[in-house]
Amino acid sequence: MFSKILIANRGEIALRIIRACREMGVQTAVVYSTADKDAAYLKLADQAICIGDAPPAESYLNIPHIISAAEIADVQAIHPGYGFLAENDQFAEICRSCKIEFIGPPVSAMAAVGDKVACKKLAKKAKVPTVPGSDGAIEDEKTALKLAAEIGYPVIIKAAAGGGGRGMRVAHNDVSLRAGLKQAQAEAENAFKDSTVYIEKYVEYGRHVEVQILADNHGNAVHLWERDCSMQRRHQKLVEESPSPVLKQDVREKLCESAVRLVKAAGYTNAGTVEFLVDKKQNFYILEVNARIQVEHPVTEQVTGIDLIKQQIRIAAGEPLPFKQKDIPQNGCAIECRINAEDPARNFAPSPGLIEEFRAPGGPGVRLDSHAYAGYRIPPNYDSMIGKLIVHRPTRALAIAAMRRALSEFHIAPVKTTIPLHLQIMDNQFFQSGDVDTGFVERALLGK
Ligand code: MV4
Repeated sequence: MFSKILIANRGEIALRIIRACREMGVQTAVVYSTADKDAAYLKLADQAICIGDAPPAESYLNIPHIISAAEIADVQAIHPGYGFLAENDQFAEICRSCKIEFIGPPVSAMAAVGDKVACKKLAKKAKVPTVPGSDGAIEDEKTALKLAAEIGYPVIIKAAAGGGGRGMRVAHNDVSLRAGLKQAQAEAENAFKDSTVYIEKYVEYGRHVEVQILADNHGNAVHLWERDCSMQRRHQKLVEESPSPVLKQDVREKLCESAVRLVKAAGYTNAGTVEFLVDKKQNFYILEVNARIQVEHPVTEQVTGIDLIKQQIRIAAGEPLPFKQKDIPQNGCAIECRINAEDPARNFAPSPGLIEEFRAPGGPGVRLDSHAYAGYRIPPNYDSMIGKLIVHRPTRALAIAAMRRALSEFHIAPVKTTIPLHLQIMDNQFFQSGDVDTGFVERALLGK
């Protein structure tokens, strides 16, 4: 096992990784920008190293600064958390060429799943269902129009280098397809320096269901069941839960097994997530693979009893998975609400600044993953998520009741948060019955 690792991230996920390391007897060095210099979690690490100014490009995205910090701290491995450099295969390659283990998948697997066209090809080979569409990149208008005529409108244009909803366009007819193709290609070139796009049938009223996987360097790969993340706004997830409230058990098993087939085919190891779209008839189609630990990993930890961060570190250190597929339960129901410092009344404008009052919820079945506290100043430079409230109860109805109770205990002032929106979601009859899709929040709750 490693004796010391570097955490190349900030906020709640840096704190979460420190906690796992403490329990494992692994020392930690954490990096921070000048904007984070007073954050209390820095004191929980064995060492904290300033790597630059507030803009991410000068600190959390600055590879030379991070590698220098790793050399100074004399660590054997780097945990990238999520966001920032977590899915940057060049960064993973640089770490390893510096003889520092990158706690994540092999570079080849990151590259294979990072290119959505390559990933879809791999999925087909592994007999994982894909949405009907172009088998590869779409170069010209003529091919696009011919394909749309075959599969029928609506269609969706996606960037091969995209992901998480960036660079997508829906087209309902030839006119909007012509315009959308040009826009999507220009946007992709601009955002990713790669104008490659592909086209799929647009699946309406889909749910977002994703499968957590773990794979070691000894040929073992398992799934840890699914998370349902259909409650989201503008591709930002608001609520995640496990199990999915709607999946039939036979569909659940097929979906989870197909995720394992894909990661095996990709030679993928460590932790990852395979995202699926599930339609009204419970047909499922792979969307993409997220080659990192995700924000919503705690709901999986609660239902399986498995610490995903510890498993990531063990796998990176070369240890085999300590359990088999049949030993991984999906117990009860876990729900997570992302608490953002945003003002729902002002179109979710960020609400940074000093937290003067902070009363955290607690009690049976409640977990709070947060680096915030009374006296913490939220910097304006980063993501507005200040914590995640997670409940775990024997049934979904009990979990919703516990979440409602915990949210009503949670008091943060004077910064505005998404807590009132979450209370509204917990009270919503469609959420309660599980009858939602990825468009629900904007359509039914925010009246868009
Ligand atoms: C789709 C789709 C409908 N049909 N693909 C959005 C994020 C990216 N992972 C892919 N996404 C979608 N792909 C087809 N063929 C609808 C979405 C989508 C979506 C997916 C998951 C979660 C939220 C979403 C919100 C809008 C659209």
